[in-house]
Amino acid sequence: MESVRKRLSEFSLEAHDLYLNRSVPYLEESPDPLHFYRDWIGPNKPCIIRNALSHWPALSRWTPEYLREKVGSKVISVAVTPDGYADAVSGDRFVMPEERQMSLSSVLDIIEGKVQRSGVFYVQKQCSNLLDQLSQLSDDMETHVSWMTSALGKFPDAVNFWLGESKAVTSMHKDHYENLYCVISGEKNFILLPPTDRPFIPYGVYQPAVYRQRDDGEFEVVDQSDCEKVPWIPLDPLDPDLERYPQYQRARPLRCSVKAGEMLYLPSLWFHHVRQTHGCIAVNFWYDMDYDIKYNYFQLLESLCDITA
Ligand SMILES: O=C(O)CCC(=O)C(=O)O
Repeated sequence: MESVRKRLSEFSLEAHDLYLNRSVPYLEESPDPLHFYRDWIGPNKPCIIRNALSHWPALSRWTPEYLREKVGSKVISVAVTPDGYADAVSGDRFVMPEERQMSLSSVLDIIEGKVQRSGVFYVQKQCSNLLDQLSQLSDDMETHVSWMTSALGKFPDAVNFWLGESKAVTSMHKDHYENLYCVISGEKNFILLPPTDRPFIPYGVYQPAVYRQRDDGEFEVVDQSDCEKVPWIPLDPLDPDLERYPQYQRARPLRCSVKAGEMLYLPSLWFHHVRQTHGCIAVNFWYDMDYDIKYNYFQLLESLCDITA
């Protein structure tokens, strides 16, 4: 077992030396589908694409005033937490946000400071909320990215709308989707780790719980006793506890900021931690490729890491 563990760590370092970039490269225009598949999707490497959204009216239109007028009355699901950490480890629990149904106008009132509420609010529901709940906004953008759709041979499985406060943080995790993450206004800050860094990333298994705001405004944590325990990453890459997780010293995170008008290609199974400027608006496209050979290869790597952990 020890020799497998050692080989997995060496493999991770070799991946950095042999093919991964030390920073996230930029493409200056929308790529050709075949080239994008060959250079980025196949090798599973992130990049930031500029000038791919320039033709979207959303870039100039999506001000709070416009959103209020166009979709202000639409009721959407909002994640509310005391500290901005939704879906994150807190003590010995994996704590999920309170999911509140609110009109988009009332979320904007809070984000703009017109109304004071305790807690941190984040529109972050990844259920294709843009197409399902805010469909009028699709007039201002494209509902898929044509070169990605051609490259993968399928339409996106979800198109999500994100709007949040600067305190809202997405804790480190990975998804099995090919992700095109488009920033419409503001800026998102990503910390990225390749799937090959898995041997250096700690996992624990936690009792799931949800936040609930009481009438006095305080939040309590309510156990979801009937739910199975959840494997999650307890480490905060902004302030890693290296005494507890010394192996993380060997990980090589990439940091990048994605600005308005830019699109991050976040390959499947890359670990990511995300922060944002206040009121940042983003749209992302998820393409589920879990039947793909690349996906299965990284899943196998992950299983080996789990077995040897
Ligand atoms: O923008 C965020 O806060 C998180 C984005 C994310 O986790 C994703 O697109 O998979």
